[in-house]
Amino acid sequence: MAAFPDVSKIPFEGPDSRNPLAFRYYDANEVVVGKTMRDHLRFSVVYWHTFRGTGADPFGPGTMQRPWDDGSESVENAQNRARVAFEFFEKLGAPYYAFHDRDVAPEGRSLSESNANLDAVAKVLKEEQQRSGVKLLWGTANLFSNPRYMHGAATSCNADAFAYGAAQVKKAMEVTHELGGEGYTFWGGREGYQCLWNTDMQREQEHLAKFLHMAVDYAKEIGFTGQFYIEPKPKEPTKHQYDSDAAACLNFLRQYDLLPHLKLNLETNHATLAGHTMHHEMEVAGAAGALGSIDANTGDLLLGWDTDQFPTDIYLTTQCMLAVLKYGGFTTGGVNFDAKVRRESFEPIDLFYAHIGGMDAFARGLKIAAAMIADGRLAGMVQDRYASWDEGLGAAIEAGQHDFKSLEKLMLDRGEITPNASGRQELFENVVNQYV
Ligand code: XLS
Ligand code: NI
Ligand code: NI
Repeated sequence: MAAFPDVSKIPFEGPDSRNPLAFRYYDANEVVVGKTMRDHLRFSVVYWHTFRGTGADPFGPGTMQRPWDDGSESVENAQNRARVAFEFFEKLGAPYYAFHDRDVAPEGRSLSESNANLDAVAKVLKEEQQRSGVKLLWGTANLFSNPRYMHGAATSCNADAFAYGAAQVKKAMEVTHELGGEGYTFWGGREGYQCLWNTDMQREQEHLAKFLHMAVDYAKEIGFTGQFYIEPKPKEPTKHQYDSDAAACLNFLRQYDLLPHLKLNLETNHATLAGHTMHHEMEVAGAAGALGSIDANTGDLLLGWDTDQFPTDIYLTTQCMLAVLKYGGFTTGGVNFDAKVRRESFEPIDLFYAHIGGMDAFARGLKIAAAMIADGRLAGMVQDRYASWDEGLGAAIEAGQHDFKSLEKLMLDRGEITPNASGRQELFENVVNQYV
């Protein structure tokens, strides 16, 4: 029996459509700069928010109506939920999904029981993938909900928690591999600290690096060639997460020889919690050759926590897609909606509205970014700002033909420089608005 009997495959109807169950901008087959929108955007639905989110918050219980879910922690319920999830992915036209081990299958009373539960659900996931053609963007393990991880997993003061986490990731990697996952993500969970008086930060970070190296080694052993990602986030649940932002992650990966093995999975709400824009985070990652994938969502301007709302802001999606195009497009990554409907949006149909809106916003962002690049005006204006580096002194400095002494001599002769090249921020912003 269908879980969404009143919804058929979401069609593309164009910008004038008033049908709330249609795309206005996302036309999967439309070619934009040499690739279909489907292949540029590689949309992915997350299992945790969309199929496990209850709407509970610190002030009250869940509100979501999910008639297909009997609320039990049984394997049958999990298997049935998996079939519903694929009905949703298919009707939406999302080519990918992503999950944590514990989203898809219930945790058992022992590790072996949990592993067996996961296998039983993975079997259904595999069948559904084969039937529908929907693929796994990445898998991950939940190393933060169970009380055993109260101090973190890889960075726990308790070595047993590290060991349990390792066992759990080993299994999650095997299942991801079995399902043909194109990536595997590490988000910090509780890997951080609440209080420095009780924390050996250096030791914890070394343990995290050791843990990631074990994952890299195990991937080789089982022939998993998917991309590893690390997902920056500055706080929540801990006061300070070790993978706090893109720059911190890159530094950590470099320090511990992990940069060849991991790319970044960037999330908008995490960027803003870190005091950055998503555009900033994407540039930091892109410039280091480590832009892997994005968790597409947004925070709320007036709320200071990780609200994980669906992205609808066209400037945001334009900036995201501009950075994606600039750095060569996604390879294993995609636009993964790590986003949840609001607690008050409790009906199943809201899941469709939310994803349709996010997909349309990204489709527009893609087309706007492509138009900006094709026109070349913005890039030309940026190039003009740096014109002094293209010839004469600037070119000579870049070519390594100068040092402090030669530059001092030059400036002693000249005495002063003349300002040139206004920042023209306002003009830049006006030009951007011509495309948006
Ligand atoms: C939480 C993270 C999480 C990761 C996957 O804030 O965004 O959902 O994406 O563990
Ligand atoms: Ni995320
Ligand atoms: Ni988040």
